[in-house]
Amino acid sequence: MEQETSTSDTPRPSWDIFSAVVDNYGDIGVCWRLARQLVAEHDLKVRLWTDDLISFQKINPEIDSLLPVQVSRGVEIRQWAESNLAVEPADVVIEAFACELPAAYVAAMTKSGRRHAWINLEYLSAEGWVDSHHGLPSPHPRLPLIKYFFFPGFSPGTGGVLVEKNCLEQRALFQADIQLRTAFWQKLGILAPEKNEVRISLFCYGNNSALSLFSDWAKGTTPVTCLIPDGVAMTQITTFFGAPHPVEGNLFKKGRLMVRILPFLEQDNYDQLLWACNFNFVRGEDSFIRAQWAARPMVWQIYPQEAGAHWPKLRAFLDRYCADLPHATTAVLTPFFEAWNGGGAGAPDWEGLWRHRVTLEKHAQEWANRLIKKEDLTTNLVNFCNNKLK
Ligand code: TRH
Repeated sequence: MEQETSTSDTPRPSWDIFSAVVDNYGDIGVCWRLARQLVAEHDLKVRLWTDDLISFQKINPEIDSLLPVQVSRGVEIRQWAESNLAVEPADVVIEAFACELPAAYVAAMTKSGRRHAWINLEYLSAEGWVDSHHGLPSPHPRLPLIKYFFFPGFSPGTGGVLVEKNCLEQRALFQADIQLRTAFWQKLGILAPEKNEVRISLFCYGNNSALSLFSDWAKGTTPVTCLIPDGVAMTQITTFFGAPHPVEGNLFKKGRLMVRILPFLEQDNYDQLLWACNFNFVRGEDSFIRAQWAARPMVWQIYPQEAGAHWPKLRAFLDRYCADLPHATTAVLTPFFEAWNGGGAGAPDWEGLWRHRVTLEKHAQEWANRLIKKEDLTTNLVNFCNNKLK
């Protein structure tokens, strides 16, 4: 592990994080989490550049989508616009998810006469090849600059995953304290769960398997409350409940199932939703990781890629996640993940899966406790960049 070398006398390096929203919320979600942590835990000066303040506002309501420059949680947020770019480049420059820096900014890095740590922060993958690619240099073809690949991942040879210092502690406090949980549900305008109720959060891409889950839950013997963010699974809600235009705040009931459409929550409140539910359906990258820190059973819908490029990534994660599970549990969890991702032969078998509830709950705790033992992504990134700046 590379060691951090700055002391209180050496000026702390400045950071620029560039984030382009491809679609959805994961790109800005990851960058916002990283930026906040750099400020809160590493006391660094951070500018976060985004080309989509409207998406950003959905996960951080403090954002004013019309302001080209603003500060939130100690991070300077800048609209990624030509008119805003005439700045001195920072010491550390993060190009998130290969978003490609503005040419003028790269030219300014060359002219600055200072050393820069230029990082391409990649998408998370559980695949084995990530270990050998993490940290590799990519010299610029014309300019005297080197960009480094920084790969998040699950094994010690990678950059790790994002997690705040006190995340597990806060989650444990929340999960142990009925008053905190009741206050959380009240804030959302929802009653605390009844005895025996199973509370589920569901965040997915367009996914027709949701219909078979709704049907299983409606016919089941246990009351299920399913909380769905506004804009997610709307077609399936319309089809199943015959509701033409579901909107935030709506409540639908059939049999033992109640579906409630939630507003999009501020990122920390979404974490609490994951902590408070018995089971979480998550997607993409950031909610997927947060569900692991929630230490509750979860199922992941991976971001679908062309020609099925996402399948090896999904299987690589399952290999790691299921390594310590009893064979019988793996034998139901794996086909459930596959069916939920549109790959299995049949529909996801909720009843079969939920019979393993106790094992899945214990495993989710153990998985989070093991994962936290590795150094967190932000600390790894700070150390890596400090070394490149030497
Ligand atoms: O929105 P996503 O589908 O993002 C995806 C993935 O990152 C994917 O890898 C990438 O290629 C694609 O974007 C472009 O799912 P993800 O990653 O879970 O991001 C959602 C973010 O939104 C996450 O930071 C959590 C946050 N969120 C809230 O803050 N409040 C909410 O109510 C919800 C549902 C999510």
